[in-house]
Formats: sequence, C-alpha cells, structure tokens
Amino acid sequence: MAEHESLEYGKADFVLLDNVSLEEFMANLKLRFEKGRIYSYIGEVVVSVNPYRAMNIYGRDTIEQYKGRELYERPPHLFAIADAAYKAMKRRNKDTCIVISGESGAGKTEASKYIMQYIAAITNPSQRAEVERVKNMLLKSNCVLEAFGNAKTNRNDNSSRFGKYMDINFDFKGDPIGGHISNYLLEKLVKGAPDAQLRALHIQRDPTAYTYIKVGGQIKSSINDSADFKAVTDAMKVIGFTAEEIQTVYKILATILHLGNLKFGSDGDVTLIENSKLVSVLGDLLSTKDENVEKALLYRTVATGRDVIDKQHTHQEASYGRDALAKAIYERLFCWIVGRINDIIEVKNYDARVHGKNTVIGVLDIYGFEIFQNNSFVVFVYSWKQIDYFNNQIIVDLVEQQHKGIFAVLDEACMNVGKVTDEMFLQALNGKLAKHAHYTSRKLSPTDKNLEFDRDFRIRHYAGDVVYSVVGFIDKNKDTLFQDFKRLLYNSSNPVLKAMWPEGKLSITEVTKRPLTAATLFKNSMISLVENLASKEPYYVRCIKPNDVKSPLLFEHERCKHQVEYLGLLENVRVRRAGFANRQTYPRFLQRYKMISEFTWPNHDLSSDKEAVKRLLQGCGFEHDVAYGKTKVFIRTPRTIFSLEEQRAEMVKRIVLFLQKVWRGTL
Ligand code: AOV
Ligand code: MG
Repeated sequence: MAEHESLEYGKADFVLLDNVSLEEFMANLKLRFEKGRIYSYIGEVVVSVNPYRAMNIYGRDTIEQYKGRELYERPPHLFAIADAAYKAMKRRNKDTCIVISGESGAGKTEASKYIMQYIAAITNPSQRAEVERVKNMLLKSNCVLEAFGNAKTNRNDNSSRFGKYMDINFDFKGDPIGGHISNYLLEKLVKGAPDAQLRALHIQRDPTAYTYIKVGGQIKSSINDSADFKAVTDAMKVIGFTAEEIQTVYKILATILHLGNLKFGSDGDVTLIENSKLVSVLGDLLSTKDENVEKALLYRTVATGRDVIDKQHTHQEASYGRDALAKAIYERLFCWIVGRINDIIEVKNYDARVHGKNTVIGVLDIYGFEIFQNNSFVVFVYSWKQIDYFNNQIIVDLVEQQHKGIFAVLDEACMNVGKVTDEMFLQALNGKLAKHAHYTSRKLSPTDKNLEFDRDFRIRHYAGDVVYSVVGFIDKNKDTLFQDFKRLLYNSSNPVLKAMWPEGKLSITEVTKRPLTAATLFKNSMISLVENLASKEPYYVRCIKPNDVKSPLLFEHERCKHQVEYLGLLENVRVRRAGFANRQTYPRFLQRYKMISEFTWPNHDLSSDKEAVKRLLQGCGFEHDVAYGKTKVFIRTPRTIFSLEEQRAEMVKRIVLFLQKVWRGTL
C-alpha cells in the first residue's frame, strides 16, 4: 500500500474523512502534522501546515517523483499541484493560476518559491540557452523583490509587505519565455549592507542609530544580512540592472534612513532643521543642491489666485512632510524596481502565428491576513478582498458600492482635506451604513462594549467578525506628498532618480488634478487582479500557521481551528465531496488499471476504450461512483481511486511474484 493510503499518517485527503466535522478535520490535520506530513489535500486543494524546520522533501529526487504524475498517485505535495497546473496548461492550452492564501507567517511565500522551483526544474528538457536565461531571471527577480519588499515583523522574520502576483509565460513546447509581476500595496523598510558601501552612503553600521529602523521594533533576526546584501546585488546584476541603477537604489535607501533622523526645531515663528549637516548629506545622495533640499523640507509652494508664494511649514507639517517623503521615495523605488524587472523579463520576439499560443501560469502570493484586536487601514483594504471577494457579494457591496460603500465615504472625506477627522469619517459611515446587516459600530450597537465610540467599526466577514479602528484612515488614504518634493526629485542630476518622478515636471499652476486616493488605486488594482484570475483555471494552496512561536513541534489547537474556519476548509471538503474528485481520459485510465480486470488485461476486445472502462468499473462495483463523459471518465470520490490503486498494486505484486517463480523454475 502506498504511503498516502496508510492510516498511520491520517487521511491524505480530507474528502475521505468518515464524518465531515470540525473535530475530525482538526484531529486529522494534527496527526499528519505530528507525523511530519505537512501537506494534505481537499480534492485538488493543497492544505499546508508550516513545519518551521527544514524538510527534506524539495530535492531533485522528489521533483522526479512528481513529474507528470496524477495527484492521487503520490503523497500530497506542492509539486503535485504545480504539476497539475502545468499539465493543464500544456495539454489543454489553458491559462492556469495558483492562488496561495493564509495568514502572516503561514508559509505562502515559501510555497510560491517551491512552486517556481518545481516549474523551473521540469521545463526546458532540451536545455535551450535562452530558456535557461529566462528561468534564471525569473528566480532571481524573486530574491530582489523580497529584499526590498519584505521586512521583519513580530509574526514573520521575512514577512512580505506587498502582495505579489507573477505571470509566467510559456511557449508551445511548455518552456518559460518570460513573465510579468504585479505588486500590491507595500509597507516597510529594509536593512543590510557592507561597511564600505555604508560609508559611501554616510550610513553607520549600528542600525539603532536610525530612527526609522528603531521604530520598526526588534532588529535582531534569523536572517543573515550581509550575505543577503551580496546576493541581492548579484541578483540585480544578473537581471540586468546597470551599475548606476544599483548605486542609485542604495543611495535612495540611505536617503530614507537619513530622513528619519532629521529633526525640526523652531525659532519664534520660524521652523528650522536642527541637524543641518544632514541636509548636505541628503543633497549629496540625491544629486541636488543642498539649498533645494532645505527649501523643500521647510516650505511649500502654493498658488493663491495668480500669485505663487512660498509658505513656511509649521513644525508639525515639516515632520509630516519628511515622513511622507521617506515613505513615498521607498514606495516609488519599489515600484520602479518591479517596473525594471518587468521590462527585462517580459516576453519578446514571440510571434503567436509562428509559435502557437503563448500560455500562462500565474502565481498569487498575497500578504497575510492578520486579525488583531484592532485592525488598521492597510489590513482593511487587503482583508476584505482576500476573504470575501470570491464568495460574498454583500460584503463587496458594503465596501465598494458607488455612493455609500466604505471606500466611497472614505474618498469623499478625503476631498475635504484638513476639515474631516477620523471621527467624522466614522460618523459618516454610521449614517450611510446604519441599515447594513454586516456593518456595525458602538453608536449602532450601544451595548457592545468591545467597540469604542468614535473609533471602531465592525464588519461581519464571511469567516468571522473583524473590528477595524478608523484611526489614521484618512491620513493613509490621502497619503499626499507635497508637490515640492516631487519637483526636488525630478530636478535631480541623477537620471535614474529623475526618471522615477516624472510628475515633478509639472509647475505649481499646472497641478490641479487631485491624485487618486490609496483606497481607489488599490481597489482598481484588485479589480484587475480578480478579472485576470477569473480568466484562468485556478488551483489553490491554503497555508496554516501551527503556532505563534515558530516552533516545529507545537500544534496550537485553537489557533489552527480558527484558521481552518476562516479559510472555509470544511465547506471546501463538503463541496468537493459533492463534486467529482478526478477525471481522466479512457486510454489513460486503461493504461493504468487494465490489469485489474479480466475484460481488459492484457488487451480488451470491446468496441471502444470507453466500453472497456465501463466493463472494468462495473466489475469492481464502482459504477455508482462514476460518470462517463465523451472522452473522459469522471470519478466522484478519491476512495474509489485509492481502491483502484490498491487493486492495481496488488496485481503488480502478483505479476512480479509470478515472474519470479517462472524465473526460478518453481512454478
Ligand atoms: P508568509 O509569506 O505566509 O507570511 P513565509 O512563507 O515567509 O510566510 O514563511 C514564514 C517562515 O516559515 C519562513 O521564513 C520559514 O522559516 C518557515 N517556513 C514556511 N514554509 C516552510 C517550509 N515549507 N519548510 C520549512 N520552513 C518553512 V507574510 O509574507 O508575513 O503573509 O506578510
Ligand atoms: Mg510572504
């Protein structure tokens, strides 16, 4: 009996549970985790539990075992789902996608990397140099994006602060010829560079010298910074970034750290920069005159009627501007890096008329959904989509509706800059959404002590209730950067930096259009993502985090149960049970199972393969569990497949024994 059919390791597929109850589900998940079986199936969905230790299951030999095989033939693995997506694409010319979900630290990014590695390993058997080059760049691009897009958080030492969707394009042979990356909403900063480099950038070795890093919390982590720094620089070179571009990238990172240390003071009504030495450091890094830097930090240009005047910032405005600048530069840098990578990896010179259709596998790794006591703006815009988009129109409407959705109310509040406070925003929500069944707040439910007046609202998501705090919603949504900064960066004599800030070209009188708010931009990008996914055949990986202490031994029952619930896994099992677990063509089915029936072994004499398959399945008593399509047989439950597999294994054993006896002459 194959390992994945042995009960010692629990049921490899949750569809095979005797009773579909939460208790049985959890017991099976725990048993498998404790036996080191981190992957299971729900039909074709992979359920993964983060092992928090190195597993010896991703090597070349394992890859070989999964290559070209069907899901049920081998124990559950990411490689099997990657192979299924790849096969579907190659054989049926279908675009496919692999959607990886789960909370922060559950193992999504690791899973996406193993999937990419698998696809890289099984493609290009003829070792075409151009394909190898493309594969190398796709893998390296990941390293660069992680370096700039990941950060250490309490939950994950290597947490992705951006959602990533990557398309890999394949030619008619099924070999990768290019790709495209989309990123969604980035948050934080990174660290790690060698001394010489640091000196040139005016940076000290001790990270605690930088306010922005200190604010981020713990600095020590399990990640080897200087080795990573070299790897990233090398990866950027391989991908094709020029030396000037790489240098600019590090100058920008240094700029951000220095900005964080910039302090403002005042002398009477005049706002000053206290540590003015930093201004010339910034001028140097940004290749611009020191006085321009100083002016942009302390003044903003405003148009009053036909006059243009320089208005001095208050102390508070200057600090706000500084932080907004640091964030904006970082975000712009990241988007620029993604854009450059896309320029380099996009498919070139592919003529579909000559080479046939170019097909795609998409891999979506979207940043962890975290349920805190109080959730912020960023969590809000992310999470409602993640959980609800695919299956809950009511919530989508609640958030997205034209005039009274949460985004609409928020954008309206942001039109009246400076006048509307977070509390007023909450009041507006209460007014518009008072009757919505999935929305509530303290004003609407006065007895609910878990909600603070003037601060919280709660949404009933598909998987459970989530409380959001409105604090900072308006600020984050506006996310305005003074135009003066854009002009400052655009006027840099560093061409790479200049190219990142094209809108700095506009003069003050030309800037009239209000930039789109963060929520609107995010919403638009999510809509196009969902449209993109909907056009592809989806495969799913659901990641579960077993505990909050990164332990390989601990299976925290309540933590895991919670995730099973909000990932909707039980519903998944029920749906899969009702549907069909497997389908395969008649010739392929016969090829594998013909030895278990006298009607089909060694060859059948029926009118068609379809008839032969019918006879075989009738003979085994499985006709009630199957349906016959035009070219394929559909099998409802994996149990049937496993039973067929078992009978086949038994027959193979008998045939081998028989042959041995013939060989030894003992028959
Ligand atoms: P995430 O992507 O889901 O979180 P990661 O994929 O970064 O989580 O995984 C977090 C950590 O768990 C990794 O750095 C590994 O140490 C460990 N880990 C995950 N999967 C495996 C595995 N298959 N084998 C061994 N260790 C693993 V976030 O990006 O925070 O949402 O924002
Ligand atoms: Mg991640």
